[in-house]
Amino acid sequence: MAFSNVEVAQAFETIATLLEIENANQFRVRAYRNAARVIEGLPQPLTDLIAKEEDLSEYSGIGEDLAGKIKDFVETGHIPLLDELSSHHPKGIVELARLENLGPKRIKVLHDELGISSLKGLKEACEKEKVQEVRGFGVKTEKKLLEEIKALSKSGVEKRLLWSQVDEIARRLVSYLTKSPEVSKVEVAGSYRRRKETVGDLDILITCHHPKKVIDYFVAYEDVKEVLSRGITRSTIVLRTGLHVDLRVLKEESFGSGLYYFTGSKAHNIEVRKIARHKGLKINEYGVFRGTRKIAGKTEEEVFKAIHLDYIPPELRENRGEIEAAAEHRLPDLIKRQDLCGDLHAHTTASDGRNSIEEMALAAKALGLKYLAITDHSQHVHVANGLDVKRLKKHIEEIERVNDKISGITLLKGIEVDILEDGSLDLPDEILKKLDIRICSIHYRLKMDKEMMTERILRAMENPYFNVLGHPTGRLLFKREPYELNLEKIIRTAVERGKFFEINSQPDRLDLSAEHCQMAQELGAKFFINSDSHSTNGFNFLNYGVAQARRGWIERKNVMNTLSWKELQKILG
Ligand code: DGT
Ligand code: CA
Ligand code: CA
Ligand code: ZN
Repeated sequence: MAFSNVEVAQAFETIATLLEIENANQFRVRAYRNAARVIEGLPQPLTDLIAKEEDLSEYSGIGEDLAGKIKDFVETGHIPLLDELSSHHPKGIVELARLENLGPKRIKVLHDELGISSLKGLKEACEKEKVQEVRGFGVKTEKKLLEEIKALSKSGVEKRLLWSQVDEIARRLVSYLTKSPEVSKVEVAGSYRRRKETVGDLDILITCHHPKKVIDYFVAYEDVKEVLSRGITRSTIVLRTGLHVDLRVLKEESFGSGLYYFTGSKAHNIEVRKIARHKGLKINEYGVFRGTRKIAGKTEEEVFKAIHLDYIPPELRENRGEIEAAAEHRLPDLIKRQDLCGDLHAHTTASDGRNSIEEMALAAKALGLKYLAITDHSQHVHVANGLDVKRLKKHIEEIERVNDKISGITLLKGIEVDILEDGSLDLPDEILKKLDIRICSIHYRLKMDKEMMTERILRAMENPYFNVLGHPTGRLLFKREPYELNLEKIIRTAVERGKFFEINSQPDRLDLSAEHCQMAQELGAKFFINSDSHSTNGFNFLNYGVAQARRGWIERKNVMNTLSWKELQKILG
């Protein structure tokens, strides 16, 4: 049995919450919470890292002790500490910690005073106006809590996961299904196939010889927590992570139309059905029909042909203009991973990265990149050990030294320089001009009002050394909304002044969003798809950035790191 990164992160988060409720030492609590963050951000399954005998304690925030616990959990699903903590507390208590207005101390108070141990229980207590009577709560807090609970259940109590987190789970399940001799085809459809940055549930489609046997095999999967339904050709399970999986058995002759239907999105399907109807055709998961005669269904390609559309890549199927474009043969020439020649955003041990310049260079080279910009943080980011002028000077020399030493990849001298509150850059021009590339990013004072934030970035773009706006809207999926910004104005200005936008590949950033990418490209913007790597494993994230760009209709010709460094140099001036 092996456990996925999400599960390990969840376990550590649970330990932190329960320790906090028990009033444990703050440092200890923080250590577990940090570890959960680090695990969430890992670019590879822990099972792989452990198999490669990587030293987990080298990740910042994970010491020897935690590394051992991680390994235990991945292999057995247990950590004695977690088992012990869980035995003292009712199960629902951890879900209460999802409320922003409720810290562990107050969870404990509510539990002790009112016996509340679940979201449901808290909701009822709020509705009965019992919470306001507890010391330290009051009417206002009660109202806030109730609103928050309602908002949570509206967005579905079932949590969505990041695409990157689901990927590990999906691959493992697909490989399990493929092992059954009864199963012929397996595809994961739905939002996963469309590469949406977050996934609600998995929709798996198969063809097979013996549906009943296969459904039995499916529900016997080792990660199953609960079987919600098992029919003759359909079954839904809940995995230990809480992720739901729908399995559908399709007939060979309608696999293409089924795949098309269940890939969605729903909005895309509805629009396509309309178009088909205008042509006197009917389309559903069983096929394309003229009257009662089935004219297509075996493959997706055949389905598209039958309804007179060019093949639409799954990433585009969101009803954002792709259907008209397919009808008029003007779908975009989407960027592909193998089109990327370089990466312009990577950190090393000089700031908050885990690996040396040389290690990063060799890892990038191994993935076929021809150039790599080393862009550590600037001085303002103290927590990430940002570089001041003096340290940056030495760093530049070090980059040059390594560049001379290695072959097969060109190292560029760069920085991820902070955009300060007033729109100035965090380092003087004299040193910025010594660099090949500057990624300019915001890392603090994120809550400025819209006008001021827009002005801050526009000012920064006045600096001639400003090249690329890093993670342009600052969003963190599930954690932080984008800054308030007049993005359109920023895009127009950037286009005028020859500044570029980053599409940041970190799986919890994927910033710009698909919609923003599409808008920016229409306004004439140019992009860099960057990994923002903090370790040698981080370059794998480029796949996510490319998928995100594809969802945003981004064409190869508008992605600047498809160019050679020589060509790029001319453009950067
Ligand atoms: P998710 O799971 O929330 O991340 O998003 P999806 O897109 O995977 O949605 P899901 O799992 O509810 O359904 C999978 C696909 O099935 C969806 O993308 C399109 C298709 N589908 C589901 N319900 C409907 C429907 O009511 N009408 C149509 N036309 N298609 C539907
Ligand atoms: Ca789904
Ligand atoms: Ca589904
Ligand atoms: Zn950054």
